[in-house]
Amino acid sequence: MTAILLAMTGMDSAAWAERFRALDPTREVRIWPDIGNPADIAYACAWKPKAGALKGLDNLKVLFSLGAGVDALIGDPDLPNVPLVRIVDPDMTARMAEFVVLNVLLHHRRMLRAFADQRAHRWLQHDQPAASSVRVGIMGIGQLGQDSAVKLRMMGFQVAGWSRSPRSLPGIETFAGEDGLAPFLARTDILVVLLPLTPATRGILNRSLFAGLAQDGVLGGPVLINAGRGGLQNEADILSALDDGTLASASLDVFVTEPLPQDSPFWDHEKVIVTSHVAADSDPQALARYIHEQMIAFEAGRGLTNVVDRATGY
Ligand code: NDP
Ligand code: OXD
Repeated sequence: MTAILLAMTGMDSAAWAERFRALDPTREVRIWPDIGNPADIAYACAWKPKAGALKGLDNLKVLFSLGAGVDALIGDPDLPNVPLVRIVDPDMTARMAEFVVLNVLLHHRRMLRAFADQRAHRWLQHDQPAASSVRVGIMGIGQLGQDSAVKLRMMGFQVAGWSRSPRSLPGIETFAGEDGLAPFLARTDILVVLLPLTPATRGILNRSLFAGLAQDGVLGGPVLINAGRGGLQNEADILSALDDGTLASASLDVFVTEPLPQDSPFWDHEKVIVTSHVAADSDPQALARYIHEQMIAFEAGRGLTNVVDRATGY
């Protein structure tokens, strides 16, 4: 018996079970907490599982994250000591690039001002700088960041990326590690954040980082776009940086507390675009197929791909 356990919150477990059953009707799918005999569970698929849901699975072979980010799983004290595989999927990558390009363009083309003007019936023509005069910097040039970088470059922006280890990408200026951070920020007008949340990146988006962004850009002040994780950002620092002009505007898809509390000042902030952690909302069918194919490859001895490095946390 090689049953699959689904342990998720905030997602429709029954729909996920149907997807896996359709892909392989011979494999039993169980939904936590109805796990039956734990010894049957060979695979678990998890997204923000309830505390203890992954405990006591003595025959577990592989744990699949139902998202690209694994911070919620890595932080689980009961995380089983088996390979942890994360989602890497072309559909997800393309959707994230859409979100990034959309939001870079919204700020670049001054659409927050245009929306406010429309509501106030004001016919104003704000300065529209060329894309080639705007410097976009992407923190995190992995699966998602690289695709977004290439697409922004195609639109004419000056694009740079920052990563932990040195990377080389045609047409993209690259910076790495602590030493590379200051020069990367100093040439950045629009900061796009696609970092994983790890001990090294928690709280990295703070006042001192914002103060290092270019203040001489054609947009009149730096812009922050965070589609990585809420835990990367100090939200009080974002608000004060928006108030005193250290940041001109922001797009936030992720927050320290999700759903964003009703009384959060971000909801009504005139310089902020809020979205509900949907930047790369992907086709669940494609993600189920990806996990199913990984199981087949694993059982055929071909190994797993996109296994998380427990030491770095991503
Ligand atoms: P990858 O692991 O492919 O890329 C991560 C990038 O971040 C790499 O370039 C890596 O550097 C860099 N990085 C990691 N730690 C550091 C550090 N300490 N200093 C500098 N750079 C660092 O991840 P993905 O691109 O697939 O996903 C990125 C994140 O996006 C996910 O972890 C998740 O949190 C978020 N996400 C958000 C979604 C949403 O809907 N809002 C949807 C999907 C993902 P290096 O290249 O050297 O390894
Ligand atoms: C995520 C995802 O990691 O949606 O946020 O995959």
